[in-house]
Amino acid sequence: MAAKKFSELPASEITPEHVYLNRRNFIRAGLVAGSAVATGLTYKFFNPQPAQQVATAEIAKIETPKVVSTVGEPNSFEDITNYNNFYEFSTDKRAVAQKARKLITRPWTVEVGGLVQKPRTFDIDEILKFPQEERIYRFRCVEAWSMVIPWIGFPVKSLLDQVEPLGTAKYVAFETRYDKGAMQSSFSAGIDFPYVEGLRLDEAYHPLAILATGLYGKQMPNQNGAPVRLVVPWKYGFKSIKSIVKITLTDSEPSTTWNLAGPSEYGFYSNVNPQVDHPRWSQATERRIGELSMRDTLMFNGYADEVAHLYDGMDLKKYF
Ligand SMILES: Nc1nc2c(c(=O)[nH]1)N[C@H]1C(S)=C(S)[C@@H](COP(=O)(O)O)O[C@H]1N2
Ligand SMILES: [Mo]
Repeated sequence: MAAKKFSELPASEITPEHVYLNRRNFIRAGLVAGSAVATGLTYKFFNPQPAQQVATAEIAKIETPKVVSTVGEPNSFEDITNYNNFYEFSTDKRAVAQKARKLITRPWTVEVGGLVQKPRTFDIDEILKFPQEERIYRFRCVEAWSMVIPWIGFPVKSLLDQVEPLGTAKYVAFETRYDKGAMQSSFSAGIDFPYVEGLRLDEAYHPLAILATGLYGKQMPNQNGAPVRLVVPWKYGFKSIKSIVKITLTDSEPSTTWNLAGPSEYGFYSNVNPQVDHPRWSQATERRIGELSMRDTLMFNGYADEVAHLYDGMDLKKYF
């Protein structure tokens, strides 16, 4: 089940341009995700540059034009911001939006260190100055629901390049803020806080892996992981850790929250894979939020052409 290239997509599968996208600009740029031109509304939120300038600069900068977009129309802003997993606030998806209002996202810093030449603490305003792109991705939760989300963000690699990882760095560990005043206890959530996640360095360097600072042209809503969260579209949603305060380059595989909670159910890799079922349910199909019938789940969530090579020679049943 190969992911379709943008240029191969029939127009009927693409969000009508008057609704959201400007398809011609996508094609002209040779891009599939990440055309800043597509949404003028997007970039006014990311001052100082006006939209057109960001767009031009961004198109020139894309190093890997082989980026995939997503088939289908994005889920509504309503769905994306009211059906959330963010256990620090609630295990009830529909209660997160309200409770996450308590999250204070300014001032905010992200400390980047570990096996790097130039450890550095980034202020959120510096993070918002990385050239922002729009990335419309499928998003597949391990619980077998999915959405299509128009993120705003930039490649994880852009940030890592600035701290110059050492040759000994093999993994990247991420940590969410744990604010005991605003958030519930680990005990009531059933998982330990702070929430931690990790990627292999080559996964983090993949052009599809982004640090997202917004969605639908707006800065990130608290419930979706403000002010900055990871988005790794070929992996189950729990890898896409929210509200990041710390990034550490390591030489060994970092601990991850869901793997600690259920090692036989949630692996470190957690690539979307319709052939490897969760011990308690099938992963062959999924329910796209807003749809009634189930859809087939795609290998690597539809991004196989882009990412399968990262796992060459690995038994994906073992490294699940
Ligand atoms: N810190 C933190 N990050 C998290 C989670 C969480 O509970 N805490 N839930 C994960 C899970 S299971 C999913 S499906 C996605 C949900 O992201 P969304 O609410 O933006 O759709 O966030 C992931 N990142
Ligand atoms: Mo999830």
